[in-house]
Amino acid sequence: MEGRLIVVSNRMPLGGAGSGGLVVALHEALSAEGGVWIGSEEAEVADDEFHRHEEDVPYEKLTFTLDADDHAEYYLGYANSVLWPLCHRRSDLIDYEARFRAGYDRVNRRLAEMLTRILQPDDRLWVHDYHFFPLAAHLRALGVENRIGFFLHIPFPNGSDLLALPDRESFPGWISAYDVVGLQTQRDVATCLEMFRSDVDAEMMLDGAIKHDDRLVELRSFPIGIDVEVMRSAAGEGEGGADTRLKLDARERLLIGVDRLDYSKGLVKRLQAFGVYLDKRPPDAARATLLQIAPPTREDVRAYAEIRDELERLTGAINGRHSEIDWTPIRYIHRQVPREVLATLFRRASVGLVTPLADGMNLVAKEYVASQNPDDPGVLILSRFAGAAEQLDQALIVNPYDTDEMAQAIEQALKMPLEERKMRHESMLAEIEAHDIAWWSSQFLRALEGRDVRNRQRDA
Ligand code: ADQ
Repeated sequence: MEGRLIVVSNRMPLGGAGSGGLVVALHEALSAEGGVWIGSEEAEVADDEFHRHEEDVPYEKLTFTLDADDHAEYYLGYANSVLWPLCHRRSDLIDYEARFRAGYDRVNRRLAEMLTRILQPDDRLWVHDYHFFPLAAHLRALGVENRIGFFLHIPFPNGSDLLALPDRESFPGWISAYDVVGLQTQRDVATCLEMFRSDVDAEMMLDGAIKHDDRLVELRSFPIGIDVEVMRSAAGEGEGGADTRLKLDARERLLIGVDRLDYSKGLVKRLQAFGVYLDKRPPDAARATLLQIAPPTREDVRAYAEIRDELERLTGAINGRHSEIDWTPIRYIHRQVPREVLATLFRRASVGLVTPLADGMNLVAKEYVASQNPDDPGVLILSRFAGAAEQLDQALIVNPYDTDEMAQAIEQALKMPLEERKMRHESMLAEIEAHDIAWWSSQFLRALEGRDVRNRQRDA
């Protein structure tokens, strides 16, 4: 019989099925296949036992514990102060301490040892994201032969940035310890291939796989999607949507940005571009109001506190320059917003601004498209550095470093005729419907299956 599916992700929803596209997709895959979901949990004292959470779901939920040192070193330290900036092309923001590396190694090693105690021969492991790059390498060292897949949600690091990684020599071996490595885009696959091409220990196989350290690893892009129907109904299709409390006067047009408050999301350049647009705006143009929703994350990491200060200063400066007694051009909200409210706001916004400087995919771009009224859709302005730009080529694609170009795109979006808006929206919606979140998880699991078949053929 087919073994269990075991999913490992740093974060796992506790207390129910959870919400949000990724969480729901993993919940569905696990419900269909039967299996185990493993995630972290903070504890006063970390131990090396899995803790079972009894919940009404058709699979097991297990946690491994992180103590305060683990949290500071593995999570805030190596994962979010070294790997996150490195993968987002901001090596200048790397904040490295030797104890971070030790903590990352300690947590991954401990988790690998714990996994060996529960793994059965036919189980398949699906590991998520940069918190666990070396997990498979530790498992292989412990003799684990199970199929192990990895999906990286953020960009694959450039070769030149990898030079800044304390573990740069081990890194290719971390990757090749997996059977299938899923990346968001073709560009990420090309970047990863480039790393192996310049590695004397790697060999390109005829079927596209990489042979490294005597292992075969398959690299493929699996662009993550969303649950289109959930977003569409949350936007209140035909029913007016949730009560957002947002009042716009007849002369106002809404632009929306929704991002975790992160330096990779390009918020400073976005606000500056909006300022440039306001500076050049003809006097008779509609009032363009930017609603920027940016809940803080990882506030214990220094770079995050800095970006928060900068955005507050910039918002104040732009509003000071352009506000009128009855109008404030930037509304800046600093907290989580319920999904139905978010979807309804997306639907009301004439323009969705998604302008990261680097982003694995960016689900907000897809959520904005899914929430639109097809008969009167808004326009998506999308950075060419978002993974989503590979699929959503009917957005207005911009360079997020070029504030003039973004200001022009805002003007173009606000003036775009209905027919053109409909044509662009229809094409983008078809793309995100064809490659939704269910497609993503089923494609990944099929690839993991296929790799196994090929590995067995090779061994035979
Ligand atoms: P993130 O960097 O978190 O994800 P993104 O893909 O945009 O970025 O996902 C954010 C999610 O949080 C979206 O579903 C959005 O609606 C929600 N969200 C953001 N602000 C919110 C708010 N104020 N209130 C409520 N919800 C809010 C990482 C990678 C991405 C990749 C995803 C999935 O960085 O590139 O697309 O994983 O693989």
